Amino acid sequence: GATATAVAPRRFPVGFHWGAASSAYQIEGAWNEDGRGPSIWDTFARTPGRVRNGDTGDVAIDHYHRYREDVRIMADLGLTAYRFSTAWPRIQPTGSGPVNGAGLDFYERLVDELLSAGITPFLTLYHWDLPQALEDEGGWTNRETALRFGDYAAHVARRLGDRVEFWTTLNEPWCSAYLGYSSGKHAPGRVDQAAALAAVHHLNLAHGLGAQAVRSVVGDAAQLSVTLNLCAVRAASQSPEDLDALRRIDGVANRLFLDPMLRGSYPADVLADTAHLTDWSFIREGDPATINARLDALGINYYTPLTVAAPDGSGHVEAVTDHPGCGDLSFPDVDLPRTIMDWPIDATGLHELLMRVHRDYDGIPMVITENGMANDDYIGPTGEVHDPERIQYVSDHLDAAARAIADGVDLRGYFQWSLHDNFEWAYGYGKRFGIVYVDYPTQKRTLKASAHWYRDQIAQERGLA
Ligand code: GBH
Repeated sequence: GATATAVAPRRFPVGFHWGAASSAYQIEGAWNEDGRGPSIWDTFARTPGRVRNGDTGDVAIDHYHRYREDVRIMADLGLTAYRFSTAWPRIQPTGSGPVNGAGLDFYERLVDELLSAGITPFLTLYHWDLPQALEDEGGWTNRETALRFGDYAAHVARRLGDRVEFWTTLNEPWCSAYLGYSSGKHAPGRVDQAAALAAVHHLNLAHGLGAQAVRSVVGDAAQLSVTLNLCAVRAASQSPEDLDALRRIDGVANRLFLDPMLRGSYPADVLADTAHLTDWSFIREGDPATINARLDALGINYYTPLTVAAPDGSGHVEAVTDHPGCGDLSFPDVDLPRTIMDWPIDATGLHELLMRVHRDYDGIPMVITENGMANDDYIGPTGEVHDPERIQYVSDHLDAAARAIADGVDLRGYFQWSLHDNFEWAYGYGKRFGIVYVDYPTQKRTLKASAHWYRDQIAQERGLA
């Protein structure tokens, strides 16, 4: 009989999506081609001191010109799905007004290339590259930006709705609002907690309007979602003070997005916690219902857990903080290995997060739309890239995902972040997240060991090996 099998094999449902993810500004380059307008990331990257080494996405990995080769790589790996974003400023150079047909042509070519390779496109409408002209009018602090996003979504849906089934409105509105407007680490680089909370609401509203637009153009054939980087937050202890710190971070990081999107209401405790920053009067009657658009799945990006504790006196209420109203909280160091991003590694956080969302939000179907790690990768003397740390990381997180499925979570897919090394935002090209190595001077692509491993995993899971 079977005895002492070390680990139960991972099990994923039939039809599970095996993918990799990217985003427009991080890979495309071609910053001034075919009528593309400037985005807040062009402006930010050109501002001295904002991005390490002065790196920009001007060329990136030149995917705009090399997308055919890149789709071939995906097909070689046996990916069944590919997650990418459309660049709003390619499609509407100033964020409103007539469509730039050449911009949409590129995504049509990409989608057709994917479909003919048998790869399912997962299209994200917004991965942080806001048209600069909209930022000049206040960006996400301005309600008008949400309305413009609804129009933009309709344009993309009209062109691609006959061949794209999986639609995601926003990628990580947490980052857009908090890194963009509270701590200023990302474009547009503003440091204003009240502005960040207004941005949260207008991003939520944009999500609702975008979802509505796609639904009305594509109909029930559209599978609609939003991708959130939910915070797998833990309290440093079970003391009432630490548990209250947990409640506050969870509120600002998670429930401020999840509750209006999935329940149609804002969490009262968070509105009260942040009343000293804003009166929330920008929430108009009917907005929560708009935000609560019917979704088919929730996208989750997971990298690392976060441990929080009560204020220890070292923080200040007014401190520059990612999480508005939370500058006084403390984040004790935890005894976990870390990636070169300095992010603690702990796959159990993924299992906790999936279980929590499943429990609190009615068993909503989920997709892991990003997971992966940065590593100090280099090409060895024999032309190979050894990244055993990444293989371990992905394997552990797939185990955690499989455990969540066994525990009842309706998980539909897993996307590696990222397919290629690319422009890692404020870190520039210094941090490599890809399973495919990119030699930037030559743009040569080389599969890392993790890419070979991922190909084998997918084949095995799909019963092809
Ligand atoms: C994603 O953002 C983005 O969608 C993607 O474009 C990006 O390239 C990728 O991840 C890698 O960064 O300091 O320990 O508290 C992820 C952004 C990462 C923000 C984790 C919050 C908390 C780390 N999040 N981070 S910690």
